[in-house]
Amino acid sequence: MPAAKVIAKIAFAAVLILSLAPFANIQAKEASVVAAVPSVQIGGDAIAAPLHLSMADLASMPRSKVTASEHGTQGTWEGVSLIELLHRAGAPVGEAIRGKNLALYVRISAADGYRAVFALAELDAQFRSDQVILADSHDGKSMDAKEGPFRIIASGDQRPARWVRQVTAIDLLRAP
Ligand SMILES: Nc1nc2c(c(=O)[nH]1)N[C@H]1C(S)=C(S)[C@@H](COP(=O)(O)O)O[C@H]1N2
Ligand SMILES: [Mo]
Repeated sequence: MPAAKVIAKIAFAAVLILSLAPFANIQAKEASVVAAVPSVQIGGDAIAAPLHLSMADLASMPRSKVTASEHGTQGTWEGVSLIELLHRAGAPVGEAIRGKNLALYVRISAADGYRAVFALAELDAQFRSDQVILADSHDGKSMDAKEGPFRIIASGDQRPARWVRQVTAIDLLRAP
């Protein structure tokens, strides 16, 4: 092959690689967008197989709606009950919340560092009639960055201090 032809081939390959480079970049960007889909982790020492749940995962589960009042403003929040989420991650529920399992508690953590706990028993319908939910919608809309995208609604609490905004993790732990 004449030298001129070899050089032409190399030049063509180089142009091809350079022209594809921006696409590789777009793919990398898309991958990071996928990784940034908001999710809540259900974990903690008393959970054998932690779950990472997205809005889409919550949408496919049994849904609960609660109407409650926060500082005098009424609202409707929708989501999945905490006990249902914990059950799916292997936590004991119902009749199994007895003996040593009464020392289990649930720690809610938020993106701003706020934390609140519930006893596992106070989330279960056999102990308490009011439901505590992990909401992903407020008055029919997804929540803004200050409130969501995930928030605990404990309508049985007289004060909304445990209605944790910006929830990132739900951990099942055992009181020592
Ligand atoms: N992540 C997070 N959630 C939170 C709080 C907080 O500081 N951080 N404050 C709590 C308190 S004390 C109340 S009264 C309600 C409502 O708070 P807001 O009026 O600031 O929305 O959210 C609760 N959830
Ligand atoms: Mo508060």
